[in-house]
Amino acid sequence: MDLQRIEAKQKSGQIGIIHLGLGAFHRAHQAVYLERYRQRSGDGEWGVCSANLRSSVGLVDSLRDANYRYQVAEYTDTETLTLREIGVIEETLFSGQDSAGRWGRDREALLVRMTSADTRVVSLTVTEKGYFLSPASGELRVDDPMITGDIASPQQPRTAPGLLVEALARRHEAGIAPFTVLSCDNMPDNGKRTRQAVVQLAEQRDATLAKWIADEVAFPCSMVDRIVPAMTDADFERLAALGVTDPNAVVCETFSQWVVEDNFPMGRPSWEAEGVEMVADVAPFETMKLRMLNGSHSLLAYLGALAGIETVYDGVNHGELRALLRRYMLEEAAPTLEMPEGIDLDAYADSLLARFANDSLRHRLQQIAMDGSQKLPQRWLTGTLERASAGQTSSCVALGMAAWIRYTAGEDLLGNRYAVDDPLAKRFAELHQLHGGDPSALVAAYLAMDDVVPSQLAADKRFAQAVLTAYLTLTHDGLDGALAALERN
Ligand code: NAI
Ligand code: CS2
Repeated sequence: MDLQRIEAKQKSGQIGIIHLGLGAFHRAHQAVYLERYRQRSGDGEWGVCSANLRSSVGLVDSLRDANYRYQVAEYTDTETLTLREIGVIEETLFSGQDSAGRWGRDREALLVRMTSADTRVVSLTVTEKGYFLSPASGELRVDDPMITGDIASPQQPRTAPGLLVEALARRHEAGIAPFTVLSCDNMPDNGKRTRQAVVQLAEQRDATLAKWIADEVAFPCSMVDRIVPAMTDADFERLAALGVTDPNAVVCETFSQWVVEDNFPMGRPSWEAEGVEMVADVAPFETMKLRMLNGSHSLLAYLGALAGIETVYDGVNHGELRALLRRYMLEEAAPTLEMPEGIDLDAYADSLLARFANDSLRHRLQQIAMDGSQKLPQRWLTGTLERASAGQTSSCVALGMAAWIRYTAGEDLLGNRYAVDDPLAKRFAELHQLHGGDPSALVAAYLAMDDVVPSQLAADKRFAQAVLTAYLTLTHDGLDGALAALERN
């Protein structure tokens, strides 16, 4: 085992960044860039206060108990590992609902931090659903109970947009310049969409505040990329065998990329020195990654999960599935991209397949399959609509949609049941209950969900027919039958 250990730099204390969404990705991506920056520069102004608004208080408290230090295990392969200790997190807070049903244990402390003039950036990894936007339209879902709750009680916000609006309101009131809001979630135009959510929520409260936010607050976009699977018992056991017994550790690949729109009026760390690409326009990079990497991930997730395949590694080693991913990337995703000179999409596709084949990551397909209603518009559907508008069919995506529809029944093709983790899971269960015996009606009902599927695409008869045909083949002939049928057309 080629093992390199990197210690954290001494803590410095000043918090300049608040992060909402203390998840695995934040700890393995943004925090690693900041730790490397601190190691190199000695600059102590960019310590992080990380908060959880949902999920458990466990990680928040266990990181505090570990003096906010944890290990990132960066695997090149099963034999090559860098163990990097991270110390840039200076504080963790919990603003979610605890096991007794109480909300916002540390909400006020978090808002005080967000209002402090020392705080110059607020970043987020709250998952695509954490913005409460309609996946298809990007509009704030003002009918969502969490949002209606924040509208009714704006000073006790429970959502990420609600916290941002309340903190900005306090800064506006106190004459403190706003922080920059940096989304690090897998959403198209993630900065613009975050701005949409925040301004639309502020409009429900105070038009003057909403205008101030719209005019004065920077919401740069960013493309983020590092495969960081949720930790499994096997991951903790592997680390323990190396003498690392850290309950807050994360495991990830060596690859990491961050492309950020350079729009930080209040200043930012000099991330460039750590390889972060500061650009004027993130969109081409974001679309490339969302459609080629994430679109392939979702294809693999639904087709693989239905066939009882457990991880990305297992899936990409299924010959026909691998061929399908490459075909999707090069024939259906790449042609929709407008890339700067010099980007070789064939090479990018091969690099993605190599990353997926990393045998040291146990990236579960069920994790990728979650929240499909929030992911598929940007991963498959927007590009497929562009192709349909140009008269082109998208057989791989049609098969993917068929697989997703079947997946949301909560039972794979082998009869194994599982929980469908999606904000629309209840709706899916109702549709399968209503139309389960009538594939044509079921597919039509899914395509008619205009908060997920662009209505223009749903109206495309060739696409609708392709999804139905794929659904029938998949459910009658299984994965291999569906892949063989795709091969023939
Ligand atoms: P995770 O499950 O470890 O963390 C999810 C975080 O989102 C938790 O802090 C949770 O409290 C928060 N959250 C969930 N629903 C929320 C809601 N409705 N409101 C507020 N907070 C909410 O997942 P992980 O791996 O950290 O991924 C988080 C996001 O990071 C992804 O959804 C994606 O957008 C982005 N990302 C993840 C990558 C990965 O490989 N894990 C890579 C690239 C981007
Ligand atoms: C994955 C992403 O869970 C998922 O939906 O497709 O988290 C993926 O691992 C990252 O975007 C890779 O950068």
